Amino acid sequence: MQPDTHALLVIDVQNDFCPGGALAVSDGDAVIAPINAMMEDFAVTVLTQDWHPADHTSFAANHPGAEPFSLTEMPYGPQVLWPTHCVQGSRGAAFHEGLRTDPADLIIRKGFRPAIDSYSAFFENDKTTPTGLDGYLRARGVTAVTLAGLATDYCVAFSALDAAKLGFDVSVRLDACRAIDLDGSLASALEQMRAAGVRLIG
Ligand code: VGL
Ligand code: ZN
Repeated sequence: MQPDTHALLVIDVQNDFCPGGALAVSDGDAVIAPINAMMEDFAVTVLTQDWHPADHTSFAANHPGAEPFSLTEMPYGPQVLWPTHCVQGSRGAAFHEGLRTDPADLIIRKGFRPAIDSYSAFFENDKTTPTGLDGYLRARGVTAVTLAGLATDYCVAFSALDAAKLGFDVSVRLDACRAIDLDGSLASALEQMRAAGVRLIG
């Protein structure tokens, strides 16, 4: 059992990121069994849920002529345009039915502002708008976090890098993550996490 100061952050284990979903991560549902098992070991468990309005600016469909997986410039920097996914209240936005959700103390939703995407569980993609998770964890006395979920190279990596920047001791359980791997994004994410002192496990 981990100490009460160590939280498990389960990132975006939602239908749209699993096989058959709108932004399916290859083998995405393979993270479910190890994550369910990890929940036994943590006294603090937080789930995140990608939660977009239908008019979200990260959707290619909302940029006439743009192809999914192409890049665009937002006021806050470059942004991948994704297939429409995790629309609030849709089946795709629901947690995968195999994921244990009862042990979660908190479910944090992100990406609900139409004009800003939010990969990280801590800050939106403008790097300044907080989700509130930092305050929640600090208020509970958490100093270390372990991350698992989808996708390794986007929401998991951005969350891990922000957690490290905020001063948490950070581990990522790679065996309980799967990647999108767009144009070398996985290698780049692993390198950035290593450089930031994130422990890569499994
Ligand atoms: C994610 C792309 C868009 C993720 C979310 O959960 O990694 N990736 N929205
Ligand atoms: Zn999203």
